[in-house]
Amino acid sequence: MPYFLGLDSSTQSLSALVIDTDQKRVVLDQSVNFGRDLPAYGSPHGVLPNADPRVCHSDPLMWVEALDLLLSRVREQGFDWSQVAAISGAGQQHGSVFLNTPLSEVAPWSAARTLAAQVRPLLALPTSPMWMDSSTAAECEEIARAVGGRARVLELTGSGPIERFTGPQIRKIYKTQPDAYRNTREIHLVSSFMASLLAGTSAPIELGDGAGMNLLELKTGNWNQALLDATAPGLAEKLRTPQPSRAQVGSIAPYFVERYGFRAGTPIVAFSGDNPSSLVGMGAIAPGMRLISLGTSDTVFAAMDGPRTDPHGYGHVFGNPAGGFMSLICFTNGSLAREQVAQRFGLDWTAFAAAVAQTRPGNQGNLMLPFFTTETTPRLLEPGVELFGSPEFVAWQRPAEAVRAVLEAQALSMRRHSDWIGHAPRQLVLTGGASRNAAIQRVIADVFQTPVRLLQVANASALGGALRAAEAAGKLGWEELFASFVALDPNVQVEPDRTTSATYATLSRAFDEKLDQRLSRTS
Ligand code: ADP
Ligand code: XUL
Repeated sequence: MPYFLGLDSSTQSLSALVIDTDQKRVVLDQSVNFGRDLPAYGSPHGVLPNADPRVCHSDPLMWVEALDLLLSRVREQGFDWSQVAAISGAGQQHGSVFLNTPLSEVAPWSAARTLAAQVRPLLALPTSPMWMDSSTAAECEEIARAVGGRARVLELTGSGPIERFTGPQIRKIYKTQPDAYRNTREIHLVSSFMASLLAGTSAPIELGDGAGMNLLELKTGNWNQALLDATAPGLAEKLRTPQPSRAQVGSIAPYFVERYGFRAGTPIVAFSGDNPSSLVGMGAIAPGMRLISLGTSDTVFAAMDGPRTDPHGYGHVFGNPAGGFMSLICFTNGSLAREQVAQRFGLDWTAFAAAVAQTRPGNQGNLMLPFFTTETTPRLLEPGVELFGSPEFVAWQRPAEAVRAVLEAQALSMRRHSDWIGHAPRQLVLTGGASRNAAIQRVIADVFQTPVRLLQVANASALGGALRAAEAAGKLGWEELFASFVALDPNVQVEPDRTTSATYATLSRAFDEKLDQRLSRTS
């Protein structure tokens, strides 16, 4: 059987992508959008509203219901799930699900009831802290203090103590909802939760995604006892031993065989984080390629030959699902910030791109610090947008200049904060919802003075899941899989405009100065 399924449970949607390794083509690429398709969860962008902007949780039942909805929709369209030979996938990183019963101890899912109805009574906590949450500064400090400082956490785990990471989030639940923590017997990442649902048993956390918890020791690939102790009591028993990416974590639960027609015994390969999975989906498992994902957040990432860490302490080291490590730098104000500017002036994406064309590189010195929400890179726990330049621009009366300013600031920040990865990139490969926007491609190419390319398949994370399933099943090696499924889009080859180099060098200095002033005010 030549079909392999990759699932991606991301911030705003759940996607399914199926590859046919004989015909070398993608035969299915479909999504359920949480806001549009599951409005009852009151999460238009996949996140529950909260009076405190630093608190971001999601309803895990929304992810569960999305799985039923997506599988049934695709089946109703006539797709035969029994052709799928193996399944893997990915989840948004860092988010956690707290269960009062290990899934290995629950009765098999009943095909007579929905999955959400069966998972609801298992939740020790009704909501899941997710990656946009930045409310755990105190917990980060406490963990750092307990193990010997922020630098020690960075050295052990590849990341400093980070608010959105799972360890500090678990500590906050332990402190603020002690009963819920006490009732918790199993904690999952979104990735291991989705794999567990499919397998109908407890799937372990995978090493690539596990590195985003501030709990996993990179050197040993296992939980670090000092960090476990610093986070919450009895935590080791609530986490299973992390497993390598190629591990088969179970086979499909009878529920999915009966309801959707999957083949009994279909193997489930460990799910990873969406970023490690995208590394695979972009064919970038070896060092040398620099990737930029423009999703809800923006991320810059690359495979690494060793676990080098960010001297600024903003970036992260995760596991590379194909072996070794990857770097990742997350910019929370990605599409979030672009959308804010577009909405302010009532622009759709076409008008947004046209606005950039009405202005010149360097924006005549007009500059923005685009922190519409709290930021990960650089670490800013208070949001705040600042404008510098002409009085009209500063008064938000120049839509076109505001649009250019947000894009230039984002690209300048990415450049400044990704230097430490090393390997000066020969080209930048973009993915994610905003990557098709020609104005964004142009600004990135010019600010980095590096050619920009796009992949043909937009959903790199789900594709990465399908490729990982095929590789783990021993069907084909990475080289053959990449040759068949990972092609650069021949229609998008954006060469940098060399005449803008000096302009951006000047703007970059101005940006650094304003940003440094801001950082010194807040630190
Ligand atoms: P995620 O995987 O984080 O859910 P996606 O990669 O699907 O996110 O990207 C979704 C985002 O892409 C939307 O929030 C939207 O702001 C942005 N987007 C979609 N189309 C465009 C476009 N043409 N130009 C700029 N941004 C876009
Ligand atoms: C990475 C991060 C986000 C999420 C959501 O550290 O927080 O990229 O994985 O996509």
